[in-house]
Amino acid sequence: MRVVLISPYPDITAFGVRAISSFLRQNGVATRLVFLPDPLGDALTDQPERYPARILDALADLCRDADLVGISLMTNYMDNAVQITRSLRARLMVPVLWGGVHPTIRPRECLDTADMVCVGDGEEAILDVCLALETGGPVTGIANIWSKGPDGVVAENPVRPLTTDLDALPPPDWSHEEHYIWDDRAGGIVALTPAITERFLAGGTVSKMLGRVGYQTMTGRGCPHRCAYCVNDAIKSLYGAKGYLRWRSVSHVMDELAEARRIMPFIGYVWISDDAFFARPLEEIRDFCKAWKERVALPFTCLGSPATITREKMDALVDAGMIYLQMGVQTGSPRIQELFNRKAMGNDKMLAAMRIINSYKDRLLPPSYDFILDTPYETVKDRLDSIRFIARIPKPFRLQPFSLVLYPGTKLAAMAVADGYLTDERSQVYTKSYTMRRPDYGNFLILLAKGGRFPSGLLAFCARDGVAKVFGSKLFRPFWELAFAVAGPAKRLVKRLLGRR
Ligand code: B12
Ligand code: SF4
Repeated sequence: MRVVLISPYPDITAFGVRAISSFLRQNGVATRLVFLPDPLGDALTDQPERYPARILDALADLCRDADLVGISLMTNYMDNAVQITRSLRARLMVPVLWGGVHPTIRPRECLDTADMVCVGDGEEAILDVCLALETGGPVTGIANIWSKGPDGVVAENPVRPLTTDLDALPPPDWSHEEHYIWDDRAGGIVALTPAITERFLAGGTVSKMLGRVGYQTMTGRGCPHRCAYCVNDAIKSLYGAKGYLRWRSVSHVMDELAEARRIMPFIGYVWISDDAFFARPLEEIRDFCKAWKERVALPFTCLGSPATITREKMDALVDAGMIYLQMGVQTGSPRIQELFNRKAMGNDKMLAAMRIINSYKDRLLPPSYDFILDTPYETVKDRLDSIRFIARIPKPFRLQPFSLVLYPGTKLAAMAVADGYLTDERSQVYTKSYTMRRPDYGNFLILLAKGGRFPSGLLAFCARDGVAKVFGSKLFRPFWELAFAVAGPAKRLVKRLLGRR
């Protein structure tokens, strides 16, 4: 059996296909990974045809000896998966299985194109598909796998229980054996070498910011929270919240890093991308830090939620080499916090976490606080509440403002459909980038505050009711539209003039 696994993401970390590849290899199935980084990067536009014909031809050549092709996709990569699948179907006779977040949430829609989809975690499910294909058995009764027969009837199957022991799963496949990538510099799809990996990883936002090449890992799966705009909530509903949050043991993570550094000695820092790394219990964090200092001793970054950041955890992590962290704030409006199901992470809690973080400012890079903009339920007051909250954040900091994308399966998306705010999923979700912020006064203030250098007093003044009424009025709208239109190109021009990419 040979399975070709394809990732369309701009970031070649792609844990999904790497996790599956390792698991299949461990179980005697040969795999080939093909990375087709989306040429649009994170700046999406409505452009269904992403890959040129010569790349699709080369991809078909790599799939010619495959018994199964697997494609991983998030919602914004649906067009990529459709284009790849259709082109393979036109060139070869190979079954195509889709997996990842989007097929998990929208299996029926995905079956309009794919032969099979995997709902939820995929390791054991895809192995069962391989066994069925190998023995000529049916794929219609495999847990987690949905398929569509020639008569158009969909065979739905429930999910199997989650793997609770993550140590039973091998670490993601970074072996570079039978790995390929579309690298335009090399003129097409080429064998992926550590040198190419280095170049791709070095291009990541945080890598560029830190001036070091980052390697991402996940020390667990799941999140303790259930934010209304987040896909985690939908996945928890699929499996039941109990047992959803799972951790790998400290030694399992350290072994992965030792092997990754052997293959990729250029790794300059580790980016722990667990949804909520700080949710690990204090004792585990202390064990983790001890092992980190002994076995890894590289700088690292991670994500924390305001509900889980404590001084004790910060002490241990900073001492072990944490240099930067990211925390979700999302809004400073108590009303929107309630809508987001984040009441437990209200302004006082967030400020308390920010003060703790700030007390390490001499040893940390400015932390990043994520904000969600353009929530349709926000009133002017809600938005001004957020800006006033930003004016209270202890400096230094950075903001990461994301325009809300109402991903399918989330509570907020369902509400927005019912309330008439979400009417065209293609433009509002599938092809929407978080960078498409509404060009108005409120968002302009947030962009001004983004670097953490804008004077807080002046920001609070700009967010006063009277001031916002004038500058946020219809009269000024064309001005903000113009400001947003020129801001991006102007920033890029300045960077180019300064010789930075
Ligand atoms: C790590 C991560 C990233 C990383 C790495 C992404 C990458 N390209 O690898 C970074 C930070 C770069 C990133 C970026 C983005 N991300 Co992100 N990211 C995650 C995160 C935290 C973990 C995903 C992960 O790798 N998990 C570990 C693996 C093992 O699990 P998995 O992917 O679910 O895979 C399992 C199954 O889904 C299945 N499976 C997966 N692929 C396949 C393929 C086949 C063939 C089969 C059979 C099964 C299968 O089996 C796997 C193993 O069990 C999730 C949140 C979450 N907790 O899931 C968000 C998440 C996936 N990201 C999301 C989004 C929106 C993005 C962005 C598009 C935009 C943004 N706002 O950041 C960008 C664009 C991607 C890019 N630039 O490449 C959303 C997706 C929502 C949606 N409906 O699509 C999520 C769910 C966040 C959220 N809470 O809403 N992301
Ligand atoms: S804390 Fe982050 S990952 Fe967890 S549910 Fe909320 S948004 Fe999702």
